[in-house]
Amino acid sequence: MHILVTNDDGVQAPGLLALAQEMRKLGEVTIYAPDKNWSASGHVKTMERPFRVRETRLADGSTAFMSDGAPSDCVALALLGLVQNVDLVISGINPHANIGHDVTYSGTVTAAMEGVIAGVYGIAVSLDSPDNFGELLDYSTAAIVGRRVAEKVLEDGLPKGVLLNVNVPYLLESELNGYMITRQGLRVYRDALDKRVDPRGKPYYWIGGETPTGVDEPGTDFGALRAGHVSITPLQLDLTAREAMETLQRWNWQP
Ligand SMILES: [Mn+2]
Repeated sequence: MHILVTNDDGVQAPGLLALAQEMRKLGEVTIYAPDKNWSASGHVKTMERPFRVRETRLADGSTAFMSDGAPSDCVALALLGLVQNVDLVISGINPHANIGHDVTYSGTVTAAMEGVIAGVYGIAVSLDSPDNFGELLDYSTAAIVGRRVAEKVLEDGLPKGVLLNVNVPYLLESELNGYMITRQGLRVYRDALDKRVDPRGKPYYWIGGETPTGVDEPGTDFGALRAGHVSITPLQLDLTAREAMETLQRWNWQP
């Protein structure tokens, strides 16, 4: 098996190394990720400029490739032929959960989406870590979970067009409450406009505010994490609101 490991935090992020090391137990691994942090960059296709691809070395001495594109650009380039015979794209480990509406912002998730667009299995792995842990985060449980999920996907396959969004509670592996198949829950964003003034008296703006929370509903990604479960949400790129179609069809569309 040939596994492409990527992320949205930049190739040198510790979560990527932890994931790559576990993936090597399943097969050949190629690491190709952005050269900087693209968190919350969404699903990107860069059309206005070319990319350079450079080789780098990770903390364990292994070789990795990086370029100045978004996570989804890296996956696209890889699957267009830069990397041969990829079976699975796995993205992460992101240091924060990607649940609810996060999936459309997430570079971690959209990298896995790009795999699905190219007809390759896609998995995104994120860790629901406490705030302000920074470089001290322990990725070992999430890396083992990532390997377990990848193993299952490579064995059993995934339905066409489906990727897996995996979120792991910040617990020891022995403390996990098992794996739960979930649906997307509801994030509660607490963003606030933060207006400041530059040294020349001109205003500038941050999207500031508090860390988002979520609605703790059973069966959802957020609910599963709260209960100590690994959350596995199957996602698809078809965002059609099917119930709304019927409502809209009942409107009078005559001019
Ligand atoms: Mn990130």
